[in-house]
Amino acid sequence: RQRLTGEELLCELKDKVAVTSLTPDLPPFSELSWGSQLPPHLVTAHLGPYKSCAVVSSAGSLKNSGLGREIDSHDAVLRFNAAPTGGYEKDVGTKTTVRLINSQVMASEDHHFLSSSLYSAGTLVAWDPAPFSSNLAEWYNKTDYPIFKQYQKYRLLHPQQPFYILHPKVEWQLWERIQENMAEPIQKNPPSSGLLGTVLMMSVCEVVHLYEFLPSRRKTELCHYYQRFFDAACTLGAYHPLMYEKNLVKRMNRGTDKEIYQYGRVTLPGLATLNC
Ligand code: NCC
Repeated sequence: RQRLTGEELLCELKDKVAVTSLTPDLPPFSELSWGSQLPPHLVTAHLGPYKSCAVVSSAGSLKNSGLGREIDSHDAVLRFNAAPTGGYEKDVGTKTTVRLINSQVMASEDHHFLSSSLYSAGTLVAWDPAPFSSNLAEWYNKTDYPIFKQYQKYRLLHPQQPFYILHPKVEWQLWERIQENMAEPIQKNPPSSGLLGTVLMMSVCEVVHLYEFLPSRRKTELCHYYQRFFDAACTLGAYHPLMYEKNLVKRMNRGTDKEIYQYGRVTLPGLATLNC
């Protein structure tokens, strides 16, 4: 199979990946008493449409980047997991429109998901690494972490905050795009929150700027900008097929290599703007 160009890859994304979320009409949620806690519409109907969006990876290379003002100038900003803004405003900005969290963050004791104010800004979107080719009912009974138990608790405590759960088929549709476009077999684990969040924003924004997903000249083994913990696997991947994700994003980038090097910035078009 011929290697696709960036523009062809973008069209494949648009064609084959649909960002959807769980709604109360879907079995098994339609038969569960708490199912009505799920929002009735899709996350992509709730968000935007926005002109410009920033996706802020949690990479250590954001430290001392001074990108805060640029990030805040976007109409919407997506952040990940427990990544804070307080104390790091100069480098990562202050605005949080969407926070994408994995089910591990929701469940683990040290993140205080139910009580920490870190999660109270903007719209929450959660996901859980679902088994490949399982249906919703199978996954529901065997999630990686107790995403549904925590979701119900959070909804009761914060009923006004918009909170969505990604449909697990998004993970695997995206995984298939990665695998299809790589010469070698990749690990059968879902893509990182980074790629999921990027595609979510490409579905609701005209243009997406992704920061420090492809590392700039500030590239470092510091895992996160907000923690003193060093591990190159954070940038290169271990569980997630992160290297392959980055390879795809590099190919789809409409910005220059210099922008990556200087600012850690990648420019991706909104899927609705593509003429495929
Ligand atoms: O580290 P994490 O990701 O929260 O980072 C969010 C996204 O930013 C990109 N990233 C991060 C660090 C880095 N040096 N380079 C990067 O490119 C990645 O795209 C990443 O997805 C996750 O994907 O959800 C992940 O979550 C953490 C962890 O669960 C949370 O931070 C909560 O503590 C995972 N770490 C562990 O399980 C130990 C990580 O593997 C993936």
